[in-house]
Amino acid sequence: MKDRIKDILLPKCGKENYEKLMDLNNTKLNEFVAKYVELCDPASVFVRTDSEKDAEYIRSKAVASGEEQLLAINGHTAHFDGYFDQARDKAHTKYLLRPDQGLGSDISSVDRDEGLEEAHAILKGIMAGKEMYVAFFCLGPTNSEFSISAVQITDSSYVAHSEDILYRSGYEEFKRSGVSGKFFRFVHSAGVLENGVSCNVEKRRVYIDLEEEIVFSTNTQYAGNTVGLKKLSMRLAIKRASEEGWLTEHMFVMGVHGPDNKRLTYFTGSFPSACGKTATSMLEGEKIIGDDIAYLRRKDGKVRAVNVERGIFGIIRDVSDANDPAIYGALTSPGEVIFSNILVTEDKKPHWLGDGVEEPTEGINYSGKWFAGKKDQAGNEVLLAHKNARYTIRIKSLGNCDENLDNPDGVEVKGIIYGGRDSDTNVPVEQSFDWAHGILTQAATIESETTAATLGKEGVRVFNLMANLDFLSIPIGRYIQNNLDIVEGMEIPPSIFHVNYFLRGKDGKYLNGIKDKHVWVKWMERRVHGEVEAITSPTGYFPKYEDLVPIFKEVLGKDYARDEYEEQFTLRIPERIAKKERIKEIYHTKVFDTPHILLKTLDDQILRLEECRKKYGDYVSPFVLEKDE
Ligand code: SPV
Ligand code: MN
Repeated sequence: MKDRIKDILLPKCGKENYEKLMDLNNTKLNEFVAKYVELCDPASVFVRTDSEKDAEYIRSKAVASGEEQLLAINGHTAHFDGYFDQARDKAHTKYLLRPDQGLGSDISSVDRDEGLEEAHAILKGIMAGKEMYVAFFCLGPTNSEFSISAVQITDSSYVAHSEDILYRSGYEEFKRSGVSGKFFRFVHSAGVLENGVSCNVEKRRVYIDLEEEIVFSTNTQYAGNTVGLKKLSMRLAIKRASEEGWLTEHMFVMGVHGPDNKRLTYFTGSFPSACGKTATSMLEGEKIIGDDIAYLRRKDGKVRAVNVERGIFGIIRDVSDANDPAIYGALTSPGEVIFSNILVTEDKKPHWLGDGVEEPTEGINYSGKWFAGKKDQAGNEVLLAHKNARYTIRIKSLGNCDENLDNPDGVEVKGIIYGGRDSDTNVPVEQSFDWAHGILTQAATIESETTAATLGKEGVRVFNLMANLDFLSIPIGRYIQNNLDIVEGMEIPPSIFHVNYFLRGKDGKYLNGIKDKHVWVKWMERRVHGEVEAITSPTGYFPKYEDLVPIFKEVLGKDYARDEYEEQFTLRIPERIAKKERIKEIYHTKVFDTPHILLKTLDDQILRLEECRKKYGDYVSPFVLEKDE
């Protein structure tokens, strides 16, 4: 066996790369790499250690291969995904399951044997003439009990480069964890490239093998489908967490300063794509640890969290100097940034929708040569950049990176924020009565209007519990139960909040400014420390007007009017009840293992809402609720 592995690997790797692999002394790893070298048949194999030299090699290959192009500012590059490869492909992302395994109707799967055969058939010879990269990463801080080692095989230098920005290097970690360490494995091929982009879209697949902890991804470049460590690893980690008693969540991790900047309180937050999650995590003046994926563990009676990543793959649309100075500054300064699916003008500058500068009339974008008014084959206007265009950057490049980013013990979570995109139902911010109430009535009922971050129609309201439905690899009911259990017996569990940045008034206009989210997190920070009181509504605790006024003044320099508050925080009973009924229907009909307590808690909440409606009508002012207490 050993000789056979050597015979396969040595000619493709060459001596130096072969030795890098052998130094890890890990048979399971070597067999895995050899299997896919033999199947994918690359021209050569590059093995990436944690050295700067290896990182630089991949950066230079990304440009030489045409997957990235240099931009005017030093360290900046642009990458384009194919015209039909601009978001996560939910339809072709499936779990490989045996006939007796079932995750429920909302989680797609394919027969394991058939799926493996299909993936392997697609991968056969797919890397002919290309270089294969074998790279090692650590999900979470190195040397930490939170963390998981992973190896990525890819033929895309863009994917390997993105991973270098987004994840902590893990070659030494592999050595440290030794041969017995369990690790995630990812096999990706962008397939045949035309003008630097994957062209066999019809053979795009993302297949997840939970048993072996391997994910296959083919004929796609979009990072959400390809960067194994991101959403692909999340699916494996949710399963592993469930077996080991911790949580993998679609959450940012941030520190919020208390009054006079005297303390820093950590929050995590889970929102579906394009609902303001990244923007919240990097609010100016606060501290960011991560914007997308967190591992949470119970330690010494506290919930602690780490960021799985060390970089951000953020939506660039509407990032402007005025609205997001922290990230805008980093995106316009020298340093390593990959811009994807933006517009590149002749002077090699990136442009995106809502960047706050004058719009160019021509350039190159994901549709090729672009000019204002361009239409695609279906007759739809091609905007100057894709709505899901992104930037990839290290968190350390941000001025407000928190010092605990790489703390192996993580940070203590005092509050958890859930959000969604809804125009007519939830108030801008409220706090749940307790942990179970928050998990069951808020986290487990998140809905969001669809956006450009996944393929398909935009603007449809979809159920997305904990903003994690797309990534669940265990039955929904079990996942909810895991969330309930993590704080069992804990004296003071984290507080749970819900936000809605997208509420509209009768005239259809947004009721809040884009920066109001900063006020809400400051209010939460005070609530966690018991410094402000709240109004008890049938659905949770609402902020008091007099507590928000000074925060609006201090944070935004704004005089917050009484009638603005009243409109924003009016309890909309018909919409609230309708939402709960919609969600109950889902749990009744689609989820086979709904915890009983979920339906009971929703029913109790509906009863409270109905009683309130009998007293005060359909729409109840927060001032009326306050007097009622
Ligand atoms: C999201 O859509 O939630 C993202 C980007 O964070 S993706 O990598 O596409 O998942
Ligand atoms: Mn995400």
